Amino acid sequence: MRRLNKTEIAKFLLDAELERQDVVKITANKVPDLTVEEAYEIQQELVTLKLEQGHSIVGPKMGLTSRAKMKQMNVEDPIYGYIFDNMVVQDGTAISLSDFIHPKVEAEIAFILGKDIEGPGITGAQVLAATEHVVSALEIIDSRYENFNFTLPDVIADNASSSKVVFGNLIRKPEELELDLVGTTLTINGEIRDLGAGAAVVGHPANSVAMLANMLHRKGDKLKDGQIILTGGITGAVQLSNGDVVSAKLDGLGEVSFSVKE
Ligand code: 0L1
Ligand code: MG
Repeated sequence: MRRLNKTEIAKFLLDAELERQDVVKITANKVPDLTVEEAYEIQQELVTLKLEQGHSIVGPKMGLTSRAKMKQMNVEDPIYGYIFDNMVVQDGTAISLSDFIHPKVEAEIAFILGKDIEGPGITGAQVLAATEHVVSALEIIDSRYENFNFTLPDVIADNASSSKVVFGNLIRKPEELELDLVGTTLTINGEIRDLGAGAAVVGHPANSVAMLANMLHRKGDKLKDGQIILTGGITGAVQLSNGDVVSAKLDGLGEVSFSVKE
């Protein structure tokens, strides 16, 4: 990769995450012409560094899956990143603002796979057949970049802003629900801050997982039995503040919640 040292940039982003210190986007000066392909190579370096630190992958996540976010970023395709074991927060517990730079929360549906899924050409129907369970989730994103100001390659290199995730306790079989019709509310301090339906995620959350399998195939990878996959925000991402009590209710998938302390 040209003058670009992928490991150095991955370390730069990982340090920003560990030190909870926002940084200027890497395309501002370090690598102005960074491509999407190179950005995924930096993300892979970052994943390797996290694995070397002893963390394990819970599963990949999809980001930028809503029409609104794709339009905002002027892109046609979603992106992916990875959720690690140390990012999982127990349902109903408190997170500490000091662990983040400028966290936001969004409500999602997560898929728990019962089989490997290997692209290319995977469809939503194949994903549903390979899915053991679905659960509600609250994803907390925390871009390492100042003011969430980034281009598409920046955010890919930054592991798609992954930070923490809270999974709900109600585990359902995918065939028990019409996942595109799952109504969802995101409530903070008793006020509904956003709402949506499963169809907000590229038409159906299973389509998101299918796209992910097909994207991973391009780097010779696949989705694995047992992985838990965040399919993308049904609601928009809402900024978190000290004292917030956050909950999402998803039809048929119950409630998932956490609170925010200093
Ligand atoms: O999970 C997401 O959709 C986040 C993707 C990255 C974009 C952002 O940080 O808003
Ligand atoms: Mg998300």
